[in-house]
Amino acid sequence: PKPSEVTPVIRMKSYACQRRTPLKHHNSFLTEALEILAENAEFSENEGRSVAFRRSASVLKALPHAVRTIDELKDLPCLGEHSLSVIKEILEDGTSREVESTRQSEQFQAMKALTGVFGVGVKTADRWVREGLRSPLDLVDTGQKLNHAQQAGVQYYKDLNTPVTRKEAMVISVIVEKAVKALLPEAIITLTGGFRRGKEVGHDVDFLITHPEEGAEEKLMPKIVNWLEDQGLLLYQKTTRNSYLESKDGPARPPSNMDRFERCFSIFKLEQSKIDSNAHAEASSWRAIRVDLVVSPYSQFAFATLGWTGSKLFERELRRWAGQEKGMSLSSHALYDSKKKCYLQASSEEEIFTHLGLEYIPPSERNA
Ligand code: DGT
Ligand code: MG
Repeated sequence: PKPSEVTPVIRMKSYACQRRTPLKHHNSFLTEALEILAENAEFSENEGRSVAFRRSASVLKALPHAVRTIDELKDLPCLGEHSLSVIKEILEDGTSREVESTRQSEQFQAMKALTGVFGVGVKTADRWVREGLRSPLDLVDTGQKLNHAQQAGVQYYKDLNTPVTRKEAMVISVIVEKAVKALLPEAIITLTGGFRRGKEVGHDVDFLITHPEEGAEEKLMPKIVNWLEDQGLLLYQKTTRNSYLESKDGPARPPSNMDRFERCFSIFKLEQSKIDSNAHAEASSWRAIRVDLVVSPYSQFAFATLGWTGSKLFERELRRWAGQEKGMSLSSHALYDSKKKCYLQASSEEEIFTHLGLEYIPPSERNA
């Protein structure tokens, strides 16, 4: 064959946290299909199956070119038989029957619509679907008993399912900065989640807040929430203590300062005039946007930054790498070395990668 026809040999590491995964890649056509199957597996609470499809999709996202033939994939990691057969069918026929029938199934569409309601998880959605409910409107029509989060979820359904733009995220950033600085001028506010990875749209806006003086961040969350509420900026909020033991094989007792970690799930009321200066004053002039606020003590800030930047698969792979390859336990609070029986400190994400024996991957390349 001519040199241009030789299939390039691509070496790919098997954990997503060992690879660079840019936001824009060459195989969306395939990854979107695999992610439909992953989502469907999540709807039936088959986690193993869902992760397998997500890992396959992630490998394709890291490829430097578009896949043309199935042979190009033979030396790549994480591609199971099922994923390979779906990919093969799409490469040959343009579509996969399994993916299309999933996409079109009433079950999948109903689960998608119901889990799309803020405050509704897979278990609740599944129960509703078995009772014959199909959409948020059905919840209202049949008078389902909803908690406060779900009531807000139904009320703002359309807004909350309209992607948040980067422009909107920046306007929210300015508001959050103003609130936090008014209360604690030296506090540090970081935009995390998908926007930190360079995404142009997201389902919410995620912030991490800390203060260089350990302990100064305590009790900050309720003050932020009160400030925002006084300004009429919140449509909904619920503050929770974060569950600090995320990893099963972690040490039994985390350091005592771990219970200061707090999270606020909120819905902001964003004035349209703040986004678009041409907006008509009298037109429906605001929209609802999901915002997550997390407060972390300074000593955990690097772990929290890494843990809240995502992607979800990247996070999952980091924890799996830590556990399986390093005998360590990683969370958004700390890194524990099970062999040395001690916590490893870090003041930057780079240091955490070093502790883990991994090459540093910047946020924009964590889109696994
Ligand atoms: P999206 O859908 O555009 O908002 O995408 P992301 O990547 O911003 O996803 P999101 O907002 O659900 O979560 C942001 C990151 O935070 C995610 O990649 C992993 C992490 N994360 C989400 N939920 C939790 C949680 O309950 N605990 C911890 N420790 N991390 C979480
Ligand atoms: Mg997000």
